[in-house]
Amino acid sequence: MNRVVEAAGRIRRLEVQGATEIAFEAIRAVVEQMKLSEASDRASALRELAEAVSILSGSRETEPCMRNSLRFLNLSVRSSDWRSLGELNELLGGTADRLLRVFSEALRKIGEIGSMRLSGGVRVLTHCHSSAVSRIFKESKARGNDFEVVCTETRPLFQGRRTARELLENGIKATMIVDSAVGYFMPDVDMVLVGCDAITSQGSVVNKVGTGLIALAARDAGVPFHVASELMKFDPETLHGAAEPIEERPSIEVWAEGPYGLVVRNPAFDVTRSALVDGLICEEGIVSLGSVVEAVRRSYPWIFEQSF
Ligand code: RUB
Repeated sequence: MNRVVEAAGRIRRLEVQGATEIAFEAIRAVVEQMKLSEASDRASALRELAEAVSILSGSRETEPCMRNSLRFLNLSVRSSDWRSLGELNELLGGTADRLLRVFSEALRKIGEIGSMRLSGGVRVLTHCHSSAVSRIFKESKARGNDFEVVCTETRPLFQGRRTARELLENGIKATMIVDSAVGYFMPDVDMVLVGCDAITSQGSVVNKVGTGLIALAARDAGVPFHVASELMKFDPETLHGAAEPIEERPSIEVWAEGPYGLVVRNPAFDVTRSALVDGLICEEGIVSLGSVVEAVRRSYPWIFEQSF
């Protein structure tokens, strides 16, 4: 399981960051791992696949996009009549390509739809680094829209710096603020746009810690709050009663040499209630989080199939 263990390590250490990129890494790892398989029959190949899926799924807790992608690969392998490792690998490779095309088409649409909202000199506040949000910024720039971005640092790991660099590289005006300055700047921005890691059956979104407070500040200042995300971030487990797990990361990320005895907590994500979100910019258009379950059912009905 070398290839998969290596990928899971990269995901855990945040060398691969953001829900979409994490899903891509996991998909590629499964395909490459199974190419190395020496399984002698169907049952042992399926066992290897299940082990790969389980190692990757455990690498970060709050990542339904990765889990859905792995489930799609697994469902397709289990429901097909492949007869040799060669056929299995052909099937896996084809399924992975199909999945990556689905993501790429979803991101293209998100960029196109979201860019319609970014024009006329708007100032947008964003948090963390999201490939969906970044796609909207790049598409808006390509269309010649006039807008600027305020980005938070995103403590403790400063993913906002990646966003800021990317914006400058693309010739987009960017301002960096510390996370706690969000309330101070909120009255000066026209909209908030963030990505997300998980969408629950109740329409809440889970994103980088701090997002929930930003949504409250936006509501207080009357600033629209939008989330950009592929519908593949929907977590079907939440329909069956599970709460979206929130990953808690090592305290060392917050204070590496803090005083002995100090308790440091470091949740990576938090929950924003659907009532605070004005719209979800997804591959189906801009939809309300209240109707997200139907939107997912239309686009990806297999997500609702029982777990393997
Ligand atoms: C990243 C984060 C991003 C979402 C969406 O957290 O919270 O906003 O994952 O990103 P981390 P994308 O840095 O801990 O992975 O739109 O790329 O899926």
